[in-house]
Amino acid sequence: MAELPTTRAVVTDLPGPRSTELLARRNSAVSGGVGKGFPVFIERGHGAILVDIDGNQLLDLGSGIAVTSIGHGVKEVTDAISAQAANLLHTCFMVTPYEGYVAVAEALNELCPVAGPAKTVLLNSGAEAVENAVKIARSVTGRQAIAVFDHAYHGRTNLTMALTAKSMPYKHRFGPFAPEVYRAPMSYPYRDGLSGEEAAKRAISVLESQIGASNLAAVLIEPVQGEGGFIVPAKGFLPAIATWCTQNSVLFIADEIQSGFCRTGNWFALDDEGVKVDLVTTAKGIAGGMPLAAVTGRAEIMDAIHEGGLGGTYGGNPVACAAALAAISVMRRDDLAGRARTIGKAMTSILRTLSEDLPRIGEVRGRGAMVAIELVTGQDKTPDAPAAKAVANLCNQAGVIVLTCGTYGNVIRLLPPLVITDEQLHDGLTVLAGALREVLA
Ligand code: PLZ
Repeated sequence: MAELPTTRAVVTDLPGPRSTELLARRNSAVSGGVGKGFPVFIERGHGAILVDIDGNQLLDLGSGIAVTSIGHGVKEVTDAISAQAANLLHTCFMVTPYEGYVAVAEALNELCPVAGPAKTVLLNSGAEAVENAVKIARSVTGRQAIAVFDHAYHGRTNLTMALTAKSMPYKHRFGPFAPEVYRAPMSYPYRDGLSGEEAAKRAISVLESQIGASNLAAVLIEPVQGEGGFIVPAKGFLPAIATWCTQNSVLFIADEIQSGFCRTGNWFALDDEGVKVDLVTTAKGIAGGMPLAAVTGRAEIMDAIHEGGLGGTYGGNPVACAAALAAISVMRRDDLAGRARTIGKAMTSILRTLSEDLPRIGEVRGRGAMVAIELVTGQDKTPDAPAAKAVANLCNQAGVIVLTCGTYGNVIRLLPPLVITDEQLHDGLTVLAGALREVLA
């Protein structure tokens, strides 16, 4: 077996010659509609390091969009996958059940920030989880309207495109979109300057005047927004919305697909303010890299759906469940939530110091190991997407994988695996700081 890599090492131009060859094959075989990102073809991974087919060792600060939070090549997970694969790959849980599905549901029922006893349905992707949460909310309340927020991202299926805010690339030319979706203003402290209470008042006034509580099945929100720019609502915003929902018998659906599973320094982002809700959607970090998603909600809500109303051929696949159980036990054993807080402090303190010299860093924000840098052109906070792209490119060229995000495309986001070592993190931040200085000076 090849030696396990622990450091960044760039040995060719990026992409290297073999990746360049494969890129040509990719371009002739794969739909042009699939995003291209950074076209280095990856062969294997260990911890926070990815090794490409040219032998470059890349430092991963993206975790495949918040999926491999426990790191790449985690033996507990790969062993669990191999053992399960040797025994059984599939039955379809609705046809004949197996224990793994039940065990994952039990773990989620215990961990998710749901008000009271919880039950779970397992699915394949984040978008599918959100679709199901909306189905459940509509069925249980007998109401149709769903409220979402500015900058929201909930997926690429027809309903979740409607729920998602940003047109290009997610919605452009893909309409018509699902009806009965309404958008409310998000708390975005850097841009609106409002307290949590003020921002909640503004949002609630839109819900009441433009939808009417009695028409509203659910409010759906990412407790820390992901694709929209790692927007952390002001303290008090989520509790105020949750209280209003309870008072008006409107269900609160928290989309924790990106923010969940230790990423923000707790099991879930809602835990920060102790908010408990009706329904929680999860995916991404849940299974260490295997596709799995879930809706976990108050037992009485989850049981109000007629038998056969929820499901799917592959939802809660046995191998994905085995991976999830192993991943969750690694997160518990190694206190990866605590590690996320430490990583977050290191990232924000270095980046905030840097921002004192670089006024085009409008804001460094985030929670735990979900950290963003919003780039602007000057005092008027005009979003600077080209700068974000240039910084990400420079980092990539140096073998550090960073992602961008944001409604305006002007945000650099950092989602390192939570097992990243202090040395690796320091190395990545040094490269990032150099790129920020080069582009923004
Ligand atoms: N809800 C909060 O972050 C997925 C999307 C990348 P799926 N985010 C990454 C892209 O460009 O497609 C996401 C999310 C939140 C829902 C989803 C959807 O999860 O597993 O991609 O369907």
